[in-house]
Amino acid sequence: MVERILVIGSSGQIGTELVEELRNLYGNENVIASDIREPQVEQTGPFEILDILNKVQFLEIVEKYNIKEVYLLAALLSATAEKNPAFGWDLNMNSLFNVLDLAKDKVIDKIFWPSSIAVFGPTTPRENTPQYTVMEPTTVYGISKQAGERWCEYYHKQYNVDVRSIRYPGLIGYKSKPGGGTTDYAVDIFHQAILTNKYECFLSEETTLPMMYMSDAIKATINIMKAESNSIKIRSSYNISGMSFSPKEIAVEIKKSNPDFEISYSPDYRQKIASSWPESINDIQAKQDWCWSPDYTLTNLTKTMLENLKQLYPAEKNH
Ligand code: NAD
Ligand code: AKB
Repeated sequence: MVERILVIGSSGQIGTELVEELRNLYGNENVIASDIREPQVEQTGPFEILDILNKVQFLEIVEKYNIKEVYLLAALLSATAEKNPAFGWDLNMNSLFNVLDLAKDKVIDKIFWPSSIAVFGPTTPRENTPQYTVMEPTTVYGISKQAGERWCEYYHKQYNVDVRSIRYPGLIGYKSKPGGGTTDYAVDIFHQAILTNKYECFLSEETTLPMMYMSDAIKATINIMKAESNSIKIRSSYNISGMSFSPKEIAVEIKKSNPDFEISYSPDYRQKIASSWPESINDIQAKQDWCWSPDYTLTNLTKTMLENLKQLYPAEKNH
C-alpha cells in the first residue's frame, strides 16, 4: 500500500501553500489535507475534516490512508492565544502529543512540527539571536512552542522519533491569509496597499522583526524533511532567517511602486508581544546541517506581493 502524507491544519496560512507544493512533488492523491474548517482554496486531492484533539478520529484517518508522514500545523498563534491562554496551551500542546505518540508507537515514521521566533523573550539578545541562548518567552504561544521543542527533543532521544522542526519567523505570502499572529500586519499592509493605498499599523514604526517570504518557508520545510536523518543534528528546532524590517521600512519599499501610499501607526496589545521578540536571527546551524539558504529580500518580496495581489483583486477594487 502506498505510504501517504497528512497535513493537519491545512486550511491555514502555511497549510494552503504547503499542500500545493507537496502535491506537486508527491502527487495529488498522496497528500491528504485536513483541518477543522473548510479549505481556503479548491482542493486537487483528498481533504478530511479533522480535529487533531480527537485521537480516535486522527487514528482513523491515519489508518484509512496509510499515513507515514505528518505535518502538524494546527495551533493558536501569538495574538489569538493571548486572548484565550488556556485553550492556546491545550491545542498547541495536546495536538503535538497526539502526533508524537503515534510516532512513538511506530504507526507513523516522520513528523514536521513548526516552532517560532516566539520561543525567545525580552531577555534574549535581540540582534543576530543565536540558536542556543537565553529563552524566557512571555506569551502563552511562546511558552507552548518552547515546551513543544523540549518535548520533540525528548521523544527523539528517548523513543527515536524522527521529528524535525524550524523556528519560523513572520511569514508573508499572497495565496493565503494569516491566522491571528503578531506579524500579520506584514501581509495585511499589502492587501490594503492594493485596495485603499493606506494602512493603519498595529505596531509602532520602528518595530523590527524577523520575516520571510512564504516560498522560502515552504522550501525550508520540504528541505529539512528530505534531509538525511543523521544530518539533522538539532531535534528541538532550527533557527532560520530570511530578512528583517520595521513597518516604516516596508512602507518605504511599497512607496517605490505606489508613491501615494500612506501609513499611520496605532499600536495595540500586539506591540508588547512584538517588543519581546528578536529583531534578527542567526541561522548558521541550519545552513551547515541541511544547506538552508533563502531566496527573497524585502525588495523582491514587495514586488512579488504587489504584482500578485493586483491580479487577485478585481480591477474596480484596485487602487
Ligand atoms: P493558521 O492559523 O493560519 O492555520 C492553522 C490552522 O489550524 C487553521 O486553518 C485552523 O483551522 C487549524 N486548526 C485549528 N485547530 C485545529 C484542530 N483542533 N484540528 C485541526 N486543525 C485545527 O496558522 P499558520 O500561520 O498556517 O501556522 C501554522 C503553524 O506554523 C503553527 O504551528 C504556527 O505556530 C507556526 N508558525 C507560523 C508562522 C506564521 O507567520 N504564519 C510563524 C511561526 C510559526
Ligand atoms: C505570530 O506572529 O504569532 C507568528 C509567529 C512569528 O509565530 N507569525
